[in-house]
Amino acid sequence: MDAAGFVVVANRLPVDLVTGPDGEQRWQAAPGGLVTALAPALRGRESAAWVGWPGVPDAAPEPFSDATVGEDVVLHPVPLDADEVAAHYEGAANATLWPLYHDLIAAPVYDRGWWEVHRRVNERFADATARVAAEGATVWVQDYQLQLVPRLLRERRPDLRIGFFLHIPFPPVELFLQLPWRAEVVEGLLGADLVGFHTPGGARNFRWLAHRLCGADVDGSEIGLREAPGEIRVGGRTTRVGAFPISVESATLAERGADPATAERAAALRGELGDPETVLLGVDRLDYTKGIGVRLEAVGELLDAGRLDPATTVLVQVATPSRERVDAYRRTRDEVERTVGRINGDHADLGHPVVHYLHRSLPPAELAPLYLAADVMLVTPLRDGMNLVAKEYVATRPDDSGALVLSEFTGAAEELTTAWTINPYDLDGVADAITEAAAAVRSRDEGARERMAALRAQVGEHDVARWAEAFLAALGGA
Ligand code: GDG
Repeated sequence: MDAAGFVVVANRLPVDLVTGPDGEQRWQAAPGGLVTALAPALRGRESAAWVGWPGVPDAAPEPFSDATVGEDVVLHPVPLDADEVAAHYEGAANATLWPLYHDLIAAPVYDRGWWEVHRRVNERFADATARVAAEGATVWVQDYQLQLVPRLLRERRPDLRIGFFLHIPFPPVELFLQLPWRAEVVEGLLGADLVGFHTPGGARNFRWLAHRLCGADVDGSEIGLREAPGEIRVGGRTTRVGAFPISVESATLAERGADPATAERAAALRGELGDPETVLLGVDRLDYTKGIGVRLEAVGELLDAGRLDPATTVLVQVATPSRERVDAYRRTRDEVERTVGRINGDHADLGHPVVHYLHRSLPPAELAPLYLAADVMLVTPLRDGMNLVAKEYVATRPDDSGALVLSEFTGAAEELTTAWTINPYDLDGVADAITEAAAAVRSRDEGARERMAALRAQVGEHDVARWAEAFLAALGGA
């Protein structure tokens, strides 16, 4: 097999190994937006590879290819055994780093045993990448599970051009400093030629920490959205740091939204919901960071106070199952489901729930009609790196109707400035925004249409292909 000139390294492969009801194993497109985000960057490459875990313990298949990202891309599975999945993935990644990087919404667990395994798994990823990358290749490492890889890879292969992108927020320095392995993480990232974050704030936090923990020389200039990256110099090397806000496939989503079949399905959905005057919608992985409880509480209070009419309003909440073996996720699910039950118990009529709650992953084709059917999209995370759902809603809408209620603690809020911005910790503010947005959509308010038009223009112009291009152009110039 030829060595690859361009290598993506991610926790997961673009396809997961799944076992069907007949016991047969097959590859199935992995959930999440990473494939969509990286597919344009992989397309048309002469030799490309993707290094990642196949999503189940103990699977160690030979390199292969799959139509999901194109048959030309060689997929290299990195095996993890069940203990490694528990310690590295469920432990260090999802019970230590994830909550630490999301403002301690859940308490991070600092477990030395987990971290040792985490380090070993990062080394395995670096070894696998070092084997498949051609001389002078460009390597793009993704996300918080693999922050140690850039340095480990540089030690093995100093000839490579290494980029790293963090898909989740990079935390405020005061919080990051809790991490017992803080210097190791910063040094790990500094192994890259370019480190990208969603927002300038993340880039700033990282530069400060590089100075404080590694004695790096950092230039003083501020980093703005999509401005040229700033520089960090340490140990005779330079790492560039910048903000690269990720986005969605805007044109494809707009096409889907403009398809008459989508509109027909959206109308049918509204019919199935009982033709309410107002449809509120939430679509999230069931994660404590997403603020599902916040919007449920706000809607519940509005119904209690008679400010929303249960006869004419419904809330559809899609909550995709996620990380169900991690304790905090089980608790979040219980809380969400208790609140849904309470609201429906208090306000539903027989055959007419107020909250339609789906704890499952919908097929991609079902999302566009839902976005069209929704008058008000509720995106209320307590903290979120970007939030693609907000951008998908905006990109899919075929006209300037509809409204987006958006938490200011998402990366998306920095660009989607004409949304109904809320502080998710301020329940009154959330409730007010929901009622105002719903009323504005109902009355076809001109100001609301202008706000949606501005959002659509923003997302239309800055799509995900541009995000990947901008990152790779900056990496190429590094
Ligand atoms: C991380 C960061 C950052 C959701 N439910 C269904 C479904 N989805 C799709 C959405 C969207 C994706 O999953 C979720 O993306 P988000 O950005 O909202 O959130 P995370 O999964 O937390 O992603 C985040 C992102 O990385 C990219 O950098 O924006 O901040 O946390 O595309 O549409 N898709 C289908 N059925 C569902 O039921 N098919």
